[in-house]
Order: sequence, then structure tokens, then C-alpha cells
Amino acid sequence: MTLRALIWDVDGTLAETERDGHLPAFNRAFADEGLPWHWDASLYGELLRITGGKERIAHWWRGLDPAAAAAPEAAGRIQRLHERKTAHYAQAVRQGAVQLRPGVRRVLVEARLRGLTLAIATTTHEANVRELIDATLGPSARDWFTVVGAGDVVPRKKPAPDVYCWVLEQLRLTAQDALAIEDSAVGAASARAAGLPVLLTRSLYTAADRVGEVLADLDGLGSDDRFASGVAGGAPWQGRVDVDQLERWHAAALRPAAVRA
Ligand code: XBP
Ligand code: MG
Repeated sequence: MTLRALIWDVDGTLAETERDGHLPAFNRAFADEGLPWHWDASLYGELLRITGGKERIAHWWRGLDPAAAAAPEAAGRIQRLHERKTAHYAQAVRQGAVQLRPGVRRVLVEARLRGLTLAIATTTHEANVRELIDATLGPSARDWFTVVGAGDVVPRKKPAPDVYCWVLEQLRLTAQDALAIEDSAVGAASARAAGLPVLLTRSLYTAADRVGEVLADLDGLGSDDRFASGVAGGAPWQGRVDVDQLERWHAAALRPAAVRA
């Protein structure tokens, strides 16, 4: 089966958006609403287990005050907070608060030249994806991605497989035609549950995640200045991930176990 598409996660994979983008945006939104809530970097690491900003706020609120969080007006307040948060995130990204991780632009450009389809599968708001692409690759790069599965496009967020299934459906591809690039256990579980082989490029918040089977478990994609390192096929691996390498991993993953051995 030929590799035809790369499906990219966004937060943590394309860029280290969580600490420098999302976290300050949540805290600014809380302050805007006059709430005495403040998430520090380490608390936020724990809260990241809950995917989706609205879901994360609801989870936090339930822990503080279950009755208020269950009141009929709570959903509206969470929606308002999240809209404020999304606006703050956009402003920060426009001001250059986040950059692409090393190697991301290189692999995207090479994949396009090689005729691979690019797509996105993320739990973050679709507006955040647009802002990030515009700020880091330029608005014309929005067209690079054939399909963007983001935010509430599916009701169940990662680790459910739904967003990856939705993206594959839109692309009219099967899971065996593609591979997912993810940074976290939650994201990898989502992609795997959709049947996709996964390349893991761990990020700041996911360095210690316990992750199931992946094609390679690396600390990034690697650049000219700094190779990526980690484990692939049970052996240490170092280098720059490129499309040839992705094709080799993809082919190996699809080979029956008896042939692989
Ligand atoms: C990570 C998430 C997102 C962001 C916040 O998404 O869980 O919820 O933390 O974004 P992924 P929103 O790794 O799948 O890209 O507030 O827009 O949900
Ligand atoms: Mg992620």
C-alpha cells in the first residue's frame, strides 16, 4: 500500500502552542471575566489530559464548584470564556508567540513536492489552525491542506478516533493510505483507533507520555542543526525525518508480522 497522505496534529506537533499560546490565552480570558482562576504551567500539563478548550474549562470548573458548573447558565459562560480565549490566542499567534517546530516546514514542503496529500486532525478550534498557518507559513499555505478536521467537527474529541475517521472520509482514503503525525499519547491513541500508523514527535508537555505502538517515537522531525532522536522499530534512531523515511516506516507497518520478522 502506497503512502498517499500525511495527517497532522496541530498543538504540540506543528508548534509548541500549548505553553506559549493556549495557556496564556486561557488565563487572559479568565481575567477578562473577572474570575480568580489562574492555571500555571504545571497544572496545565495535567489539564491537557482533557482535550478541547471548552471541555477543559468545564472539567476545571466541575472540580472547583460542581453545582455552579452544572447550572443551566454554565454552558453559556464556558462558551463566552472560550470565545475570549480564542481571541487572545489569535492575537498572540499574530504577534509571533509561536513558531513551527524544527523540520515541520521542510517535511510539509517535501511532501507537497512528492505529491502527498496533507490534512489536519486536531481538537483545537478551526480558527486557531488558520491563525497558526497564516502566521507561520503564510495565508497561501491554507491551500496546502486538503482537509482540516478541527474542534467541534465531530462530537467526540481525541482520544476517540472520530476526527481521524472524519478526515479520512473527507479525503476518500483508507487508514492504510495515510499516516498520522502526533505528539501525545491521547493523540496517538485517537489515530491508532482510526487504524492509522503513527509517527510520534513528542513535545514539551508529552515527553513522559506512555504511548502504545508507533512507527517511531522521536523528539521531533529533526533539522540541519539538530537531528531528531528516539526509537524506531525497537532500535535507537537518529536523523532527519523525510518523505523517504516516512514511506519506509509506513511500508514496514503494513507488512504482515511474519514478513517483518
Ligand atoms: C490540543 C487540545 C486543544 C488545545 C486548546 O489539540 O486539546 O484543545 O489545547 O484549543 P491537538 P481549543 O493536540 O489535537 O491539536 O481551546 O481551541 O480547544
Ligand atoms: Mg497534540
